[in-house]
Amino acid sequence: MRLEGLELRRIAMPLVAPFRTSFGTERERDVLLVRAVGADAEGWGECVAMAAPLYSSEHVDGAAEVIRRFLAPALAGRDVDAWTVEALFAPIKGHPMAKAAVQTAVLDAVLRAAGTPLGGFLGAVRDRVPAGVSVGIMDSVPALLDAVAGYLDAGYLRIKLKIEPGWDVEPVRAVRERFGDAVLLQVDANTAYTLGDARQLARLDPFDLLLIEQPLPEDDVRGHAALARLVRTPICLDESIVSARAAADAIALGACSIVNIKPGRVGGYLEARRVHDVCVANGVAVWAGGMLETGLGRAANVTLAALPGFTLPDDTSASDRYYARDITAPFVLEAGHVAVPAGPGIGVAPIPDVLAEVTTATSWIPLK
Ligand code: OSB
Ligand code: MG
Repeated sequence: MRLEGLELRRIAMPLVAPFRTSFGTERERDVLLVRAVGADAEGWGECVAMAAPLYSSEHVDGAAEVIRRFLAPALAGRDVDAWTVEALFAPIKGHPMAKAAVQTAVLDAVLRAAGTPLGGFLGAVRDRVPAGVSVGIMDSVPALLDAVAGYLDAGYLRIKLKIEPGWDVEPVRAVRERFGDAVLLQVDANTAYTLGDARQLARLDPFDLLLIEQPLPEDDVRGHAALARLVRTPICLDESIVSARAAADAIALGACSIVNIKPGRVGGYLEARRVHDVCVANGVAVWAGGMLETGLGRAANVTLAALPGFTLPDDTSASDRYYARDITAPFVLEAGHVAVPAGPGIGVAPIPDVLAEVTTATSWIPLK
């Protein structure tokens, strides 16, 4: 497809409740959207970079700058599909979230032009996926139990508790005592611990957690391998898995037995599919992570989660867990699942009036 240009659009999306992790508290999502405009189709990509570089090194202003200065010019005058976009971006180091947003917008446009759903393109084998929910760090255990009770009542099939030193064993024990051993439960530390905390992390062993996600720093793959020998809870990596090669290395080192896949973190859906394939080939379970996406990013994540290797519930919650009003038709929970969009491309598009209301800035990058 020959592109006429890219539209960069910033939107401000207030969260329904503050979301606190070991790296910070989100109250409003400052989202960068990319619209790829071709001669006979257009497509959307959502950039998952956050306002500040606290989850990974990218941040949303930086991603917009990288797209404007380096990624968009690489596409000028070219005939593109998702693979050529990936190849044209390869010489530019890093910036996977910026790259993923543009690649997804192009992929959406190309698939729409062909009338092909993203699920068919990626190899999805399900029409709905089991939804988990990520529960932030709270001011008190009673407040946490209220939040978890609400999510279980809504039908979520798995609870993930954000943890940090000082908020780990106590909240996990409280959730187990109140809701029982049958609840699928896991924790996510977002790199807040060191290998020296192994003894404290082993205190989570009796609670039969599905996994502990990214306890140690992103570049401490060897540390995770050492930790895996000191705790019984399976280690899952998120931040460390920046590519299919990184996944292969982490698995070979024994650093993880489960992998969280986020397309933004690995540079797009093509690489996300490769991460899936490497994990499946090694008998490593995967599940889809989330970055508090709007319905646009959620649509593509839910579709990815329908691939055969995704055998654990995903961070693919319903729209109302995040936003009072989503920019697309809302994703809803049906018996604990969310439906994979069936239409061409990512299968959803922004509702123009809603999009206009939340937009804070737009710019147009011509590519002809
Ligand atoms: O580590 O999985 C994470 C949100 C923002 C940044 C990092 C993470 C998260 C979540 C929320 O846990 C997952 C979701 O979108 O529901
Ligand atoms: Mg995580």
